[in-house]
Amino acid sequence: MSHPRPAPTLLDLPYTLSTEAIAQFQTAGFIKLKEVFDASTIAHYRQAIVAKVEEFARQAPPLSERTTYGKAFLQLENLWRTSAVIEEFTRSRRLARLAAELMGCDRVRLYHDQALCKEAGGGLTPWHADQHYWPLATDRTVTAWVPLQAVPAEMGPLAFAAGSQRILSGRHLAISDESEREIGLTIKDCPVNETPFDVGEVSFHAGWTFHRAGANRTDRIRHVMTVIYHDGDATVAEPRSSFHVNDLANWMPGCVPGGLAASPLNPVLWDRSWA
Ligand SMILES: O=C(O)CCC(=O)C(=O)O
Repeated sequence: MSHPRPAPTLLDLPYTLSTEAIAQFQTAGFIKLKEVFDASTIAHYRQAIVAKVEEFARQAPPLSERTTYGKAFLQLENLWRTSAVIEEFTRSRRLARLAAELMGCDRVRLYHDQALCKEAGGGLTPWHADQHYWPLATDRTVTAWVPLQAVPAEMGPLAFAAGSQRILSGRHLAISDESEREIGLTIKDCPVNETPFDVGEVSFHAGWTFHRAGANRTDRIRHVMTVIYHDGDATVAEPRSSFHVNDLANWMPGCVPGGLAASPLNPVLWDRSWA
């Protein structure tokens, strides 16, 4: 008996990206796209992600006892490994295709996903560049930042220093009070985009783009899901820090410097031949 093919959901349908949008991403190192998802898709996956965050939050120490990094957000990594519903979200072809087209790659792999939820009263996320942490021998890396509710200015929307992916100084700084201070000086000539997010809006930022987020001054938690992608043909770089050693073990187990960054935890999420 044959079964009708299920209709593709918004998670997998292509989002039309103009050549201007791609050029804007390449120039600024980030882009914010409206209506990538609709409210009902966000509400569906929000439920599954929030359940994991609430479980995790019960064990977190009080905000007052945490470091600057710890006050910035609750961080839950590779949630796709813990829930079939969240796996559907992380494997979204719509998001992965956007990542590939923005970076100009033939295919992208998952580096890892993570929920980054800024609690009510949570602190700022200091200026930093994500690729500081990643032992990948490519600049073709990108994070999709997907708010699970609207993020007004007072809740800590992600903010980007336009063009800062080309600045080399400050890249060596991990997320800290020092990175907030030093990178803040480094990017002083870059226009900063710190606009609110609507429901369904998604930003993409390159691995070397400096970004931050303000504190959450509301009485509600800011729930955000992120998916990080790398060029599907990228290789592993020689680890140069303990962060790199840990990332290699956690997100690319079994991979070795010089080899493809393609462990079983790094499936291809979009390939040009699928278009
Ligand atoms: O959500 C935040 O506050 C920071 C997010 C971030 O740094 C990232 O997604 O790379």
